[in-house]
Amino acid sequence: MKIDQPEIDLISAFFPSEESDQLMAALKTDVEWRQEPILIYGKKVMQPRLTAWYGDENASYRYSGIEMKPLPWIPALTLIRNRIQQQTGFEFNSVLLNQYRDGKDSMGWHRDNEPELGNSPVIASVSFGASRRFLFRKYCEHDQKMEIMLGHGSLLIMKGETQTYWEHSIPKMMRVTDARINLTFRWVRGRA
Ligand SMILES: O=C(O)CCC(=O)C(=O)O
Repeated sequence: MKIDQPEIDLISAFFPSEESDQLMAALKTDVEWRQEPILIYGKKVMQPRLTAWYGDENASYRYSGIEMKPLPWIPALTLIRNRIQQQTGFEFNSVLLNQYRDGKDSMGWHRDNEPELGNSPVIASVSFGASRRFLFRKYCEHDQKMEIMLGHGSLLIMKGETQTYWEHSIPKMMRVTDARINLTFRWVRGRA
């Protein structure tokens, strides 16, 4: 069955503002940020953002041609994961972090549909820092679009068939000068 809306829940102030400031500062300094190369039409280019992958030891993940080996959990990530798990009832064994240094950094259209995520994955996306536009478009009908803003301390849950029928992206926003950190918590299972 096809759906006409992505299945999402958005809680704009999941983390209070002051706690969000502290978590943003801790993540900026404590996370091992890297700028990774990515393959686009067979060509290696640097990703327009910084990334990191944390999780349980067995939660390895292939992302856009890159094998991501998780780093062990650090206190700020454990705190955020526990809070989301307690409040939503969903469980997560890993998290992909993206740091957009300013509005020139971005993420292109994609679905989070890697085999390790299984069918109908639940993805919990937490954002800190600059508010950025988050776009959805239908995979098979690109003119069907939807847009939300993801602000400081927000939690977006994507579930159901969202990753089957919808792509998402973070477009550039040239007027944004501040950094934004996004965390997508996932449940990754080993490949057969
Ligand atoms: O930064 C965001 O909100 C999007 C991150 C994203 O699309 C992903 O991790 O797959």
